[in-house]
Amino acid sequence: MIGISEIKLICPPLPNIPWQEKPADCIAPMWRHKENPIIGRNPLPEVSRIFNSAVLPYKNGFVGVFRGEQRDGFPHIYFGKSSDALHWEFESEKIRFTDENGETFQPLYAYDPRLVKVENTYYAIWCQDMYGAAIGMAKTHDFKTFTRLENPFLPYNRNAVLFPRRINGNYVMLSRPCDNGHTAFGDIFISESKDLEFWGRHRHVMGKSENWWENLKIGGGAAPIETDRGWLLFYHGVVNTCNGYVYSVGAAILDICKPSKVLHRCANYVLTPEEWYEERGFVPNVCFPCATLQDSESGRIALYYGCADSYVGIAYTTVSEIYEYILAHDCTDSHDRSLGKR
Ligand code: BMA
Repeated sequence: MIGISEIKLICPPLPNIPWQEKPADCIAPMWRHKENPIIGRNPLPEVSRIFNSAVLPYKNGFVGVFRGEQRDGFPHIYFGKSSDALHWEFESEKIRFTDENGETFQPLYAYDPRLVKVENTYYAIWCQDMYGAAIGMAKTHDFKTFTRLENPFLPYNRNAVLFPRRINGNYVMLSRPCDNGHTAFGDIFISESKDLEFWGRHRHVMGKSENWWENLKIGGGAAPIETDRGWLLFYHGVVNTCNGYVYSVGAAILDICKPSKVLHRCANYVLTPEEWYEERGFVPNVCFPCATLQDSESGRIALYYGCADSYVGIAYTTVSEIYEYILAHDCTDSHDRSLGKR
């Protein structure tokens, strides 16, 4: 397709991004790391499973915030570091959060963390209890001290994802209002803030679609990736089957200045449970995207996703390949293309 090969990632170079070439027989827009899952069962004495986790480059290596399911069943967030983003070393104790006065301020539980760098600060965003499922947030500069910020949204809400830069001067966050259980509905909304404390200008971004893989609900996944054609968003879409929910990965492009407008949205999933570690586990049939690494020089993207609520996997693509696939299967409708204000 004309011009697609020129699409650019707007991000720093990352020459040490994990990478494997696309297998010759692969017809899909994304392909799995051959040694998946990269994190197996019982990764720590007190943790039985790590999944739905987020990573970022840091200094010469990588850091991450990981959803660790303790042996009492409660999820908490664990810090990890790695030199290659494939082999991870975890702190044995969950992250201990403090408030802005340095006092302990620990959530009862915390799950599905995302990790985003905006300017010179790193933000972890997760789901936690605030009289029900709600969004928690903390900032850090050194990954030693994590300072809790005000809870951005009222309950019930999950899948909050911060954009990696301000847009029109404001911080911008996606989220997915929900109920307090295994929510059977859900659209992606967007909100803005001048100071990360007071949030407003709420807009609808996109909802479930008529395509069966995402006809129950959707939710934000990895932090949006800036390109010269818009924000590339990997999100999750869910279908209800007679054997329960199936989570796949979807992809869309949002307007760069007005990201409540969807420019293109892919009718097909770009990754769906097919491998044993995605189909079999604590919750079968789950591919749950939470982070990406990307390299501006090569256009390479490595997507980190939770597998069956039990493992972490990586899938690869390039910005041109995924953009071309989205355009070739574009199903954006007038609701998606609107500003999302009623
Ligand atoms: C969602 C979230 C995710 C989980 C998924 C599948 O509601 O709770 O953490 O991966 O369900 O169980």
